Amino acid sequence: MNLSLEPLSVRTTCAYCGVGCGVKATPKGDGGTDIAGDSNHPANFGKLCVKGSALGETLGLEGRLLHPQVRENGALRQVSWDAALDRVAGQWQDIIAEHGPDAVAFYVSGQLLTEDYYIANKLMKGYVGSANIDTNSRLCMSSAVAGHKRAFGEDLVPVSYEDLELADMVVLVGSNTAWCHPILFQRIARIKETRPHVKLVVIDPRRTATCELADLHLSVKQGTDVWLFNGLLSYLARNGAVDAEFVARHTNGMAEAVAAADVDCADPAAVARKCRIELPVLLEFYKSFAATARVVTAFSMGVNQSSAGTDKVNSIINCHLLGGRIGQPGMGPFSITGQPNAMGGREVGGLANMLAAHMDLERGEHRELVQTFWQSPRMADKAGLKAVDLFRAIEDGKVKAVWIIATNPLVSLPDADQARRALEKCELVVATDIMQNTDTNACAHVLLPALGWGEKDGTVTNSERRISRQRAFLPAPGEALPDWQILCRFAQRMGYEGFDFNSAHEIFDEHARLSGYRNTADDVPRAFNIGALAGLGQQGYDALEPVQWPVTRLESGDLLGQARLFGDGRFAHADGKARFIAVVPRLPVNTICEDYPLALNTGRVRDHWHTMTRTGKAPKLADHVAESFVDMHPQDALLHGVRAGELARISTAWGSMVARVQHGGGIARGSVFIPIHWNGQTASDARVGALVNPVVDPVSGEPEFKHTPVRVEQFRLNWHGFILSRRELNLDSVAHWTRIQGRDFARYELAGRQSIADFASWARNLLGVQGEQADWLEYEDRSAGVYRAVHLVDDRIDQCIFLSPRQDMPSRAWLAGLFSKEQLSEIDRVGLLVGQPVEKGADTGPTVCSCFGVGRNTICNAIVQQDLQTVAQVTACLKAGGNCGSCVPEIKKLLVETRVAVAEERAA
Ligand SMILES: Nc1nc2c(c(=O)[nH]1)N[C@H]1C(S)=C(S)[C@@H](COP(=O)(O)OP(=O)(O)OC[C@H]3O[C@@H](n4cnc5c(=O)[nH]c(N)nc54)[C@H](O)[C@@H]3O)O[C@H]1N2
Ligand SMILES: Nc1nc2c(c(=O)[nH]1)N[C@H]1C(S)=C(S)[C@@H](COP(=O)(O)OP(=O)(O)OC[C@H]3O[C@@H](n4cnc5c(=O)[nH]c(N)nc54)[C@H](O)[C@@H]3O)O[C@H]1N2
Ligand code: SF4
Ligand SMILES: [Mo]
Repeated sequence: MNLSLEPLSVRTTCAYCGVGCGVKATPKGDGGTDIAGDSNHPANFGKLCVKGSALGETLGLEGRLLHPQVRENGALRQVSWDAALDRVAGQWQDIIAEHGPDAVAFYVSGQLLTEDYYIANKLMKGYVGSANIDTNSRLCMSSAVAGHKRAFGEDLVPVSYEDLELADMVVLVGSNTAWCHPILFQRIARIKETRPHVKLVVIDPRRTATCELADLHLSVKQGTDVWLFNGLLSYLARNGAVDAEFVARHTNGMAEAVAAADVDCADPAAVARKCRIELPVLLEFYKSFAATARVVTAFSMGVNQSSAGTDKVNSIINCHLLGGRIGQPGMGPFSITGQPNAMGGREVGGLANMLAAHMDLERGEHRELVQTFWQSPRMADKAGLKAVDLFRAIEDGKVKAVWIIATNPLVSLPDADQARRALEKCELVVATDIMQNTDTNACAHVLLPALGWGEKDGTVTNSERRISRQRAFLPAPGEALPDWQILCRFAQRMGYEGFDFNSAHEIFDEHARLSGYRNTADDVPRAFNIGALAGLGQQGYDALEPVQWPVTRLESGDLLGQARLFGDGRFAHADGKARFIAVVPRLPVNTICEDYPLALNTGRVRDHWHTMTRTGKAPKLADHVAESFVDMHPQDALLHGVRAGELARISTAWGSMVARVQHGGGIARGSVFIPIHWNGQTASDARVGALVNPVVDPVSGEPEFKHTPVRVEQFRLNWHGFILSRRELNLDSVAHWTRIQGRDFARYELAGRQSIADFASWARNLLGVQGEQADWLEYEDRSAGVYRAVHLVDDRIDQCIFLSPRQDMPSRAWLAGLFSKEQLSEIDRVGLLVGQPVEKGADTGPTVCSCFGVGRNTICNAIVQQDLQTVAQVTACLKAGGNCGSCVPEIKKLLVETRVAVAEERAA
């Protein structure tokens, strides 16, 4: 019993990325929750990045889906769980009876807990008897999975985070680690401080925040990684950088792989030309790699999300095998996972071509083993449809019912408008989510409410194979249920036995037992073995400390995890050897043409998570990048008639969207970058998924998210504007809008085409202000087309609107500050009328440090006025960068830029 007045903290795991940081959550009396890093967790040792730190701001119940609902005549109606699940089970039974088990499907997610995932997979593959269950991990990790299976014989990640710290060289390929895996990046950054000789190489067509710390940046042309790594393989072979004994004893296929690499890539100069980088830069990378034993090559979506993704993965692994750089401390190829439970999903066999517990769907002995263990009535015996094919089959009417869980495909799939067409034609779309309004839910016939992070209980596995507990610390809201329970209740209605679980722990126990079942060298050996975690009991499960699989139990009873694999040179292929894979480089399938002359690259920004259903709720995360953008080279912009700061229409053969042009300074000519996060709820027209071509890798089925031919052109407008409002507004009448969450208000950026005859009545109408009595300050310059108005309620600012034909609009940061004031001062009112702050320093500029809310202007002013030279000095002065550290690369950049600007000013 907790007799002290100290609030109880719960140790859990972050809801977001695959780093899998430990979190200490302490519910406060007022409904809020304090979030801190768990100093005992071996992934983060107490640190959290800005998304993790802001988890507390995403836990409110606004916008949550809290009751089962069924759509009737276009409108959603609340129903009981029984009614909702009866409806789904009845329709599934009818469809299966008439069209067979392959006419139904699940589309699930790497954000499910292992226990949820296990149930969905068991239900589909062992009971419905179809493998039509695929996951958003198809869009994410499937090329790494396929590459691992080809090289190692099983989907195995050989290294640990610790290896990044033990390495003498870290190569980051297609990974914006500073923004996407910030805590991992900080571990690398800290090591570089204590061991400055450690070399950091970044291979990315863009100059990202990750490059701020790099010793070498190879800005390769999109899609040319196989040339680069084949070139490296060939270089290593020619220069004697081969571990002949390792290769002979532990691998197959070296000669073929090197011969294949030699065809196109033996000449470094030719490779440099193909990759569009300078030859000396290429050679520096090759020489350093050859000269360094302890190299970790970590890779992410710039590698996986490609029509040559699996080959990219194997071209990297080949280089590690050649020098025996695997299985020992500080070395190895390292696929960094994206989602919190991408790895757990792989363990339970969540992909349409895998079976549970790392077994193969297409191997008879594996199928037989799993079926015996489950005692299931039927087993799927062929691979199911992969994500992109699944949505095609839905549109074609072959799949008639789809159940979508914890993913938002109408935003995240390639050719996302096709996905919408598919769902609109589908007989039965069920969606389980935590939010009421998502793009996908809008197409669902049945909506089922799930428990979210903080409410649900189970396990996740991070990038280094570490299993950690997610623990509940909040009560279940409304009628929401854990995902596993929704599925079990459904399975029972379908008449299936084997789903009478009472807790997540019971499911975990079965999963652990299956992994150990007949898992011996002389029976059916698999590297994935957590049999030692069976029989923990509820208490043992609740107390489970983070542990890396495979797990063994010592005689003392303690559990022992394993930091790295292949230390003994044994791989999972039948002969115990790893395989080199001969890969032939090829360019992205879609070639650039006259109509679509640029290459579209897509990815993430620092403070948002995917389709923003959760991070979009957090004011702390809203400002760093407030709107969708298209980053392009200034010369390309000039050529296409668009200007920085203005909106542009971006189109491909599949779809189009609108975003603001920016010159981030880090992008090569010929390509543009657009973030993935904005959706139909947060912007009128900014779903980049609708533009992405649905071409996939032939082995993994992973889409080409990083390369679509695209056109950028002017988006003609007559005026620009923005609104800050304490009330939600409907802006459908405006040509373009983006909604941004503020602390006590919503901010809307607007752009319009229609000419406005009477500003005052138009603005009042848009803002929903009624009555002549309203306290309303306004300023209008009709000839200039400039208008601003402020709606006050009891001396507090309630809403404000600013319109102008030009972009030069007042500072949003200053206005946001006014919303936190209980009463406006005279000076504030004057400022509102003249459209700019009267007080000096009131305009802090766009947020750089989200943790402490420090703006760009504040940082730049301090650098100049106090002559700050280092990030540490900026932190000492303003706190910026002192918490999660995610903004340190940007502060570094500001230090340089500001001091250059000052020097130039002095010179002039
Ligand atoms: N802030 C934030 N963090 C996240 C997420 C999030 O939504 N927001 N999502 C999580 C998830 S699920 C994932 S999968 C990870 C993704 O993490 P990352 O893979 O680091 O993120 P991306 O921005 O998708 O892409 C990484 C980089 O690949 C580069 N790239 C594009 N084409 C090529 C190419 O041909 N070759 C090479 N070498 N590079 C290329 C892009 O320019 C981009 O900078 O992030 C996880 N972490
Ligand atoms: N253009 C482009 N597209 C991409 C990518 C890219 O780089 N470029 N990256 C791809 C990658 S790597 C990924 S991982 C995907 C991610 O894409 P999605 O999976 O579509 O993105 P999320 O926004 O994370 O969707 C998760 C959904 O689950 C809901 N949810 C949250 N918690 C729970 C829960 O506990 N239970 C249930 N049932 N629901 C929950 C959320 O509200 C949300 O609707 O995007 C892919 N799409
Ligand atoms: S790095 Fe950030 S988002 Fe990823 S697990 Fe850690 S705190 Fe969460
Ligand atoms: Mo991902």
